[in-house]
Amino acid sequence: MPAAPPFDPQAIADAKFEEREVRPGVTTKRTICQTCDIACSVVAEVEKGRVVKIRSSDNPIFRDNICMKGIMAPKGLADPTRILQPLKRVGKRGSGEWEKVSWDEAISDIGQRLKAIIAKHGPEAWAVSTSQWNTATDHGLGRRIMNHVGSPNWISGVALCAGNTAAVNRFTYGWFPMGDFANTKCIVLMGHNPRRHSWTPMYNFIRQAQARGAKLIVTDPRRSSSAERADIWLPLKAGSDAAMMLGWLKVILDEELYDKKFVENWTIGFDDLRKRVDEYPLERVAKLTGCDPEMIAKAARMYATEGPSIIPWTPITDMQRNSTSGIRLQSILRSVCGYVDVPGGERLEGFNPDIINESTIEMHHVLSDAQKAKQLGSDQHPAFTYRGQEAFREPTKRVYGQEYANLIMGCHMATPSATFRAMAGQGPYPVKAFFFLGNNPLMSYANMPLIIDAMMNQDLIVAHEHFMTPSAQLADYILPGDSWLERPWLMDSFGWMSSVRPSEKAMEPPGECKSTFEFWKLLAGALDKPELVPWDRLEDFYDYRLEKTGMTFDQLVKKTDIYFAPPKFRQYEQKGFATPSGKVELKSSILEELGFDPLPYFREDPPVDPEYPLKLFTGVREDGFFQTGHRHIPEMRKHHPEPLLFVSPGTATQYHLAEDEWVEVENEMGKISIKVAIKDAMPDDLIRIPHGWWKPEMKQGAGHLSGALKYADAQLCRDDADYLDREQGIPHLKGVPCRINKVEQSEQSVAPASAMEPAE
Ligand SMILES: Nc1nc2c(c(=O)[nH]1)N[C@H]1C(S)=C(S)[C@@H](COP(=O)(O)OP(=O)(O)OC[C@H]3O[C@@H](n4cnc5c(=O)[nH]c(N)nc54)[C@H](O)[C@@H]3O)O[C@H]1N2
Ligand SMILES: Nc1nc2c(c(=O)[nH]1)N[C@H]1C(S)=C(S)[C@@H](COP(=O)(O)OP(=O)(O)OC[C@H]3O[C@@H](n4cnc5c(=O)[nH]c(N)nc54)[C@H](O)[C@@H]3O)O[C@H]1N2
Ligand code: SF4
Ligand SMILES: [Mo]
Repeated sequence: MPAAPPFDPQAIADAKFEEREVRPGVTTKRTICQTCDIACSVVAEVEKGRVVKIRSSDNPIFRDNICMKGIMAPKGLADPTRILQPLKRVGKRGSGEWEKVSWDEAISDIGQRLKAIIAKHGPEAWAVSTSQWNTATDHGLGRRIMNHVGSPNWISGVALCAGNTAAVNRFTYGWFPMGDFANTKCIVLMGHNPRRHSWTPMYNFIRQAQARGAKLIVTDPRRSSSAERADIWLPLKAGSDAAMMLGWLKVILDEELYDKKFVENWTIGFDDLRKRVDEYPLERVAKLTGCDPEMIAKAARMYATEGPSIIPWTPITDMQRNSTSGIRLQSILRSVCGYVDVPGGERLEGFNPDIINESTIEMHHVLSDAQKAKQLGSDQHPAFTYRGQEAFREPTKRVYGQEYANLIMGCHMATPSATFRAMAGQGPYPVKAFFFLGNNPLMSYANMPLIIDAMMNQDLIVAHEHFMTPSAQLADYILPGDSWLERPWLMDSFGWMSSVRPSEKAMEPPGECKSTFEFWKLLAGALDKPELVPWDRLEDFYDYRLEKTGMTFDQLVKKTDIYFAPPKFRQYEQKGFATPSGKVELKSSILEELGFDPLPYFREDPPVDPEYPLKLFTGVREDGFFQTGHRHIPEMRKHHPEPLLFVSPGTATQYHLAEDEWVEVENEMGKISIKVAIKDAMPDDLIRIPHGWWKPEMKQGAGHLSGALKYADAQLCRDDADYLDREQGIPHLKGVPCRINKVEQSEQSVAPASAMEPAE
């Protein structure tokens, strides 16, 4: 997920924002694109009150950080299908019958119904799901209201993307680090594949680092574009990342390539780690990963000796059966090699001391221990729930000055699967009200059939959205959200990094679209708690957050594109690490306390079921879309009219598959329709399913859901015990057994797969 530019203080100090000449009648606004979660600083050109163009920033540190999704955003947001007024369901749930209502009417009814549900079932019967910067102006207000009302049941897409990484990184050294791309000498991409139109700034940083001689190591089962540019590419088996890293550690420890001084002075648990790592000799790791042992050793040596190295955050290890071990192993590699909080390594930035951070706004201390204990999923899979993060309160106060650090919103979440089970009536207590904001929950978690049951079993569903998504189709109310072009924003990476960037509002929201800030303000009023959101306007709220800088939001916008605390390295020398021991915990005291293995391990796949001989991975991103969005934009659909199944030539031959043929992919949970594209970059027996397919032009409502029931990958994403990470309870999306079924070729496609396929 999110990133500010690589921290190069000199470049930032030298940076000057210069306006380019624009046509008469055209003004510019300095905005931050929130179409995806990397947040490029871009320029919006405004004519007659409407944004007519998005272009790259003139500030040299942000230049070239733009992709086709950002450029197309004004068009996509001006689409006639955008929801511009609150809609209330009038027929049965999912019937597709709506009436337009006013915000006042909607909020007053929502407030009353929510109060009634809370009175009957308790505050924990209210669950909320959000995601990343679609809800940008929330800034913790949602949690603040939930905490005062008494519900711990907040879930988010960040449970599968960076939020959970942040929570698990804390187990080792108390914070989530950010790589120093500007000075690093070696970058390791564990499956992560930034490219021209996917996480463009990351792509640019990596290219710049390579241009000045930094090494690149890529682990990816598929020959991705990053793999093609790498010094070393390890084509590992899907889902075997934790085993790979255990192999690297084995080499690094055996060959004494680690930073002995740092290990001795600043870590605990080294001897235990050593014993665990000895269980993974290279021959075993080669078997588990399917990679050549000598190449594994070569990569380990490169990481340890060519440094300072970085392992940038990757969603790939967020979505595996061994996710907690995988993320912990990344932290352990960084630590034993001495790359933590050093130039060219990975900085533990801490909060920006001048900004009132979102963790403070959230007010987690007001939620009682009794309500925290009810957080769904925390009994079985506590890692990122209140229970799992409780032990950080004291150390975080010691090092970072406050008890709660909800980094990337991921450190006090309920687990999504447990929440949907409770919503479907299979939990410890009923959950009967479900709100989702800037999130497409049906398609953005695992086990879509369960989520449908869960939604059909609700008394009240509220969506805050732009479009009639499959999830919104099942709501009681759809409230029209504003977009990033239509709101100011103070971007602080959810407190993870210390830099802060302002984004100007470029145009008025159309129709009756409102921000999440306004939504929470109105809801706080309807719940008789107006004092929780006392600011009239978003800008006032930002002025409050910026108070200590001596600047208002407007003054900040005029002064700079980026406000940061000067970088400090090796901050642990003053206050230690924010872990219970104050040291880097190679063996985690908190995981041990919670009853889990305190050392990283690798849990192998269940035995192969001959019914499902192939493995699939899902989660793949397509250049023209962000996640489940943007399929309504013709310019984007032209690039990807249909969901494509990538298979190797060998697998295609074995299963008699032809290019452009429609097939079904099926497993124990469900099946989807998809079109074959044969790729020699794919390994045999592994197939690739793109994430988030539905077609806005298809029939809406229950039983159809605009094609989501036909195409969505979440129908193949399992969440039973074998497919959940033990500590976090997040699903395994990388290497799920499946089979391909031949079907009658009735489906019409707009173009052959070869013509529509983008670069990746
Ligand atoms: N255009 C566009 N860009 C996007 C997004 C988008 O929707 N559209 N989404 C953004 C978001 S939220 C995210 S999280 C990122 C995700 O972006 P990336 O981190 O690049 O993730 P993916 O594209 O899902 O897959 C990256 C690579 O992981 C490989 N892979 C699959 N399984 C495994 C495995 O088990 N181990 C390893 N080591 N590799 C594996 C795949 O072959 C693929 O090449 O993209 C961001 N960028
Ligand atoms: N099965 C499965 N689940 C996954 C993943 C996967 O690969 N497979 N990927 C995971 C990852 S990496 C991520 S980042 C998450 C993403 O999860 P989500 O954030 O839910 O992903 P999107 O599909 O982008 O849904 C966002 C919705 O917000 C709406 N929206 C966009 N901007 C705004 C706005 O400004 N205001 C409002 N109110 N609404 C807005 C869009 O129309 C869209 O419907 O999903 C995670 N879940
Ligand atoms: S990479 Fe593209 S979509 Fe993402 S923030 Fe940048 S311009 Fe926007
Ligand atoms: Mo993501």
